[in-house]
Amino acid sequence: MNGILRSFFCIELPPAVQKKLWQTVDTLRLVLPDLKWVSANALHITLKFLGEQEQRLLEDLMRSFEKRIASSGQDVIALSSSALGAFPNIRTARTLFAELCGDLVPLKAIASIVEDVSAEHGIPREKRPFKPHITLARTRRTETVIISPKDIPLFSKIEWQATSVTLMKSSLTPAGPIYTPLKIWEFPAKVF
Ligand code: 2AM
Repeated sequence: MNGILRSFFCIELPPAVQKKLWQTVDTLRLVLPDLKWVSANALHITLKFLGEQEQRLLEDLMRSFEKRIASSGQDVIALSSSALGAFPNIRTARTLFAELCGDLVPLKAIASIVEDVSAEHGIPREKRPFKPHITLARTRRTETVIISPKDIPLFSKIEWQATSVTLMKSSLTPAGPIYTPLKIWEFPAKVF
């Protein structure tokens, strides 16, 4: 196995959750058509973006991660979302996201394992603290959008369980990125 792959660690979302999130922002999509909206089936929780890496390094990294996640014995994680948020803030947004609630402690623990294992394989650590979220839309380049409070959607709480962590390949195409799982580690994580 050799070559270069663009990839990221993430928690995938059940299709029903992707659909509900997508529907929650139906009206906002009409108000803000110029944003790059993440398509429903691509919505996910990013744990770490690895960028372009040698496949050989990714194979080593996957083996290291497998050992660490297995020894953590991580079980399924209860998550929910009930609000829209934005970076840097909702009034001058560059990234719109669904906020995450629920068992964020184990989610952060997994993100921390991902950071540690990635650093052990020479991938620079993320400088900002991990803020769990589901990106819904981004502005193009560095522009920001101002969101009027009247356009912020009413969110009915969405609840689900995270049942796995995924190393996802991202292939860039003119129509947007295509995501393909390279490896999925199911919870409860076990030592085989
Ligand atoms: P985000 O959802 O928190 O914005 C796949 O591209 C994922 O990797 C994105 O959803 C994005 O997380 C994250 N990511 C972080 N840095 C990135 C970059 N420089 N280019 C593309 N994606 C990046």
